[in-house]
Amino acid sequence: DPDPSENQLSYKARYACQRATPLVCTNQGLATELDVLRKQRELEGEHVNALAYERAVAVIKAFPEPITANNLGEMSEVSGIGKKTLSKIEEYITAGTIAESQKTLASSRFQALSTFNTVYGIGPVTARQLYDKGLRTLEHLVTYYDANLTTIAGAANPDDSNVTASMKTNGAPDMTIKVGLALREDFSRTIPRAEVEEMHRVVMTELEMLQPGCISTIVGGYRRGKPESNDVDIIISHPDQKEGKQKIKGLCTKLVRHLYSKGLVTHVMHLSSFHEHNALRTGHWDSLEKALTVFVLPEQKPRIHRRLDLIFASPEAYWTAVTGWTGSKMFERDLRLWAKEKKYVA
Ligand code: DCP
Ligand code: MG
Repeated sequence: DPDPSENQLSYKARYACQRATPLVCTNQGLATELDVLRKQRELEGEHVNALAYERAVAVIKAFPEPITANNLGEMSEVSGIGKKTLSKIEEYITAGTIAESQKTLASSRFQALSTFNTVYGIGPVTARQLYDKGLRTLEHLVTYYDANLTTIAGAANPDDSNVTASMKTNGAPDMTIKVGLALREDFSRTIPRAEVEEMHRVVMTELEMLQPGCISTIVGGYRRGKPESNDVDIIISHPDQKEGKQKIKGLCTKLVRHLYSKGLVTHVMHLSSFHEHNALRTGHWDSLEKALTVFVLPEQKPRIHRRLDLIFASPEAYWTAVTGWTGSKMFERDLRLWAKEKKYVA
């Protein structure tokens, strides 16, 4: 029989999927300071160290009261907090700051790499390569990539061969970075919930004309309750248990072409079609048809380019897709580990 206490959320639980994760955390100062170290390790490609700090931050975010010298012992019992991290936390309790975090924030290399990493399409590996070429600022990158509204006009369209091939390349192709740079100011503006809902409504109205009766859920940070999102992620399926799979097949490409022709989608960074997906199941990419696009609302003034991801799932995969795309990243990672431990998956 399942132990009912297992279903209780506890901040002491090992996996993020067993813990409550409040939007506002009591130990934000400490979490922010440790997150600098997480980010630094991530930008330098030190994945194991980055993950250790990411776990620590996740545990701290779930901890229900201010961390002090008195309850630090309780913290150390919590899985995910190692000796090294614990000494950083001690430092924060006594000094109100972590020396290494402050040093990192002041470092020009960290500043350049994290600035580059804010651009859509530029991950840590590309950021380091650009730094090695002597580039230091966003202005340098704009010149290097010749990225502006004119040079991206008409580019990254649904028929662009780079777009459909982007899944095969390891990392984003230059056109994605070019779009990310040219539209960086729009992309840095967060999307309020009401606008997320309006974008969703517009997309589903257009889809209804192509394939009536589809169902959808807005996932990502929006579904976790974030008041502002960086992009909009929508999972789409068809409830017809018999014909649903067939009705969804190829619909992603069809919808994106349609939205593009209406000027609602302005750029397509990635578009995976049905037949290519199984063979390319690698890394964090799942096997679903999806499109990573740039979207603008029809009547908006001034128009702001928004990132929109559309993911298509067959009826039987719909709710797993919704769960898998709701996040957070740590929740998804721990959900997999938890399911493995439970032997729910191989
Ligand atoms: N996701 C994941 N692993 C990753 C990246 C994403 O499991 N490495 C999943 C969980 C995320 C979802 O995909 O919630 C959407 O990713 P986003 O990058 O859109 O992140 P969020 O929607 O969580 O936040 P926001 O879009 O506001 O930045
Ligand atoms: Mg999102």
